[in-house]
Amino acid sequence: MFNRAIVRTPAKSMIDGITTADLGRPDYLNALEQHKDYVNALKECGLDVLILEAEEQYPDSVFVEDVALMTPACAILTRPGALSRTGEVHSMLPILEKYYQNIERITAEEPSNATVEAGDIMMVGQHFYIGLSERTNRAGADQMTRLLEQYSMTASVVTMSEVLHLKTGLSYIENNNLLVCGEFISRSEFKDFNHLVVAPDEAYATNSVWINDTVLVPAGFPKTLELIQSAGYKTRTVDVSEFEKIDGGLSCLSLRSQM
Ligand code: CIR
Repeated sequence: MFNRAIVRTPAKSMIDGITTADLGRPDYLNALEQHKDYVNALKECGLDVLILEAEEQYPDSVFVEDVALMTPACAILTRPGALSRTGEVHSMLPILEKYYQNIERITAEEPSNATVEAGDIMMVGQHFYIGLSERTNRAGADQMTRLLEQYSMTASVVTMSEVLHLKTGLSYIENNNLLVCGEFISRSEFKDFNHLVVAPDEAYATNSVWINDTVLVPAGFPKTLELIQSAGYKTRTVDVSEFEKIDGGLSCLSLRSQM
């Protein structure tokens, strides 16, 4: 069960967010409306939502998921691999201190230059899968693993090459069900999960989010919606098309916590 979510109001500068998509620039006013509906969806799932102020100096700061990992035992501040995002962690520390007694952080630890973005980390109970991506490197994954082990949790790394973050191509929606697409479909480390395979033309919707028995699904992906519903889930669609334009998915827009 999740009790709380932290989100950040999109900055006007989000129109300059990092992107590999060819979908045009985000419309800021529409993004604000979509973000409000996202907050409503979180509240409908029973979460207490803390809305942080926009941070104009960081165009991608609306994607709060990447800057911290929330676990049942501790919160871990990350060290984003995208240089323009490194500073996003600073303002998150005092926020996390309100809710967590135990706060850890990924450090530079010379000469390793460890980096981690938590969009690369998928929680399955007490185990955490860490994707080795362009944003999360081996040194970062090793540090993250050591920190999780200090709190009696476990982790394993997943190599990847096709998507930005691990959870771009993989989402655990509880009950042993895994939404999966592309390079992750036939991977041995996930063979014991029930695979809900997302069609390639709806790959973006693989990043759906389980929250307290409802699955939030991005609007506009009818096959994936049907796939999730036919597995027995209640669903809530949320239009996040303005965030898709800068490579952001549903999960990236919030930090969800059991605290
Ligand atoms: C970035 O490239 O960092 C942002 N434009 C998108 C971040 C998306 N976050 C995520 O998938 N966890």
